[in-house]
Amino acid sequence: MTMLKIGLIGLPNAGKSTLFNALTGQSALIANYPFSTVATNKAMLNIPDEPFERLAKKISAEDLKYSQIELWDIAGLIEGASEGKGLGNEFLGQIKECNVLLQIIRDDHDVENDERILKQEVAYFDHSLLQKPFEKNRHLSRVYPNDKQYVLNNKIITRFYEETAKGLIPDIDKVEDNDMPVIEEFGLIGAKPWIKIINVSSGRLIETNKETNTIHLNAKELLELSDFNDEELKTVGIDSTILRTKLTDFFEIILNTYDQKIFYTIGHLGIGQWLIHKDSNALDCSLLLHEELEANSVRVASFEDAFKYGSWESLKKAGKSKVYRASKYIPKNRDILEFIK
Ligand SMILES: Nc1nc2c(ncn2[C@@H]2O[C@H](COP(=O)(O)OP(=O)(O)OP(=O)(O)O)[C@@H](O)[C@H]2O)c(=O)[nH]1
Ligand SMILES: [Mg+2]
Repeated sequence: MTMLKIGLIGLPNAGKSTLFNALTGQSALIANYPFSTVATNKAMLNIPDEPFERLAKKISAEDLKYSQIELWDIAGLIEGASEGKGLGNEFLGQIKECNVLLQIIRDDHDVENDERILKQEVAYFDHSLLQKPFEKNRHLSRVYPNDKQYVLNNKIITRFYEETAKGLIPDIDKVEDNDMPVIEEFGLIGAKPWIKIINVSSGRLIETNKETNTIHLNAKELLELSDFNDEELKTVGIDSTILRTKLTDFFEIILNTYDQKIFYTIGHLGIGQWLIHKDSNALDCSLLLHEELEANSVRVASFEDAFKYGSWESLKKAGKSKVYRASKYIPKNRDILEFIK
């Protein structure tokens, strides 16, 4: 499986590098002048997962094997970036490679204007990506006016082409499922899962709204606290478990928008956290552990029961685990799985 890539995007000075450092423990350059980031910073990161850590403690697992994702801190965009202004176009190309975008906006900046500029530049960039497909499909639909597929493709591509020309991002939710493959083919930035982060100057450290896919956080403060241990956090009035839970909620939103789920395995050596597409069955899950595993069946326990009973033996005794045919069972988020060959 290829690694999930998450891109931090926003205008200069939005706090992208600050948040990047806070989440990854790296030391990318942070500066109060625009374009302090000139080349994309990339780092791998364990997926924050408070329940995973709680379960590990409960069963005294010493070795926690996390799944990792990649975080990209991309240079700031300004008005005209799509025409190459600032550090523009090259970085729009980097954004194109990401699977999920985290848009950062400072609450003490002009939020509406910042958002307008960002969306407009993304739209213009997408417009340039659509140029060739638009011309090709227009040509084909004229040469073969009776070919339904060409005519249909031309219709949808034309709509996207015209809207992006105006600096607007077409609403992807309004695209019919049948038409999605046509659009997905071009890797448009505006069609990527997109999560809004408001970087606040004071107040809440981190708060997640699952309904609106919006996160409020204080990047500067998160960075200051990022190398505090649990005891040190306590002295400044922060409960480390609550903080970990909030970070978990934050990443849960990211994983959800990209249709991912987590499952856990418990082995002799420790416990594992795995990331997979939400529709995957337990057979697919087993292949993630090892491509030769190809489980026949799977033993399943819910997170709550695993946490309560602590081991497969106790779960079995209490009748709290069930065996399914691996190819027929679609694991739920945070299920504990034991594969049987
Ligand atoms: N007042 C205030 N300053 C912040 C906040 N977040 C970051 N900063 C400061 O803003 C400046 C820019 O932060 P960076 O993280 O370098 O911003 P960036 O988005 O990476 O900027 P570019 O790389 O230039 O695009 C630094 O001086 C930060 O300390 C915030 O929420 N409030
Ligand atoms: Mg930066």
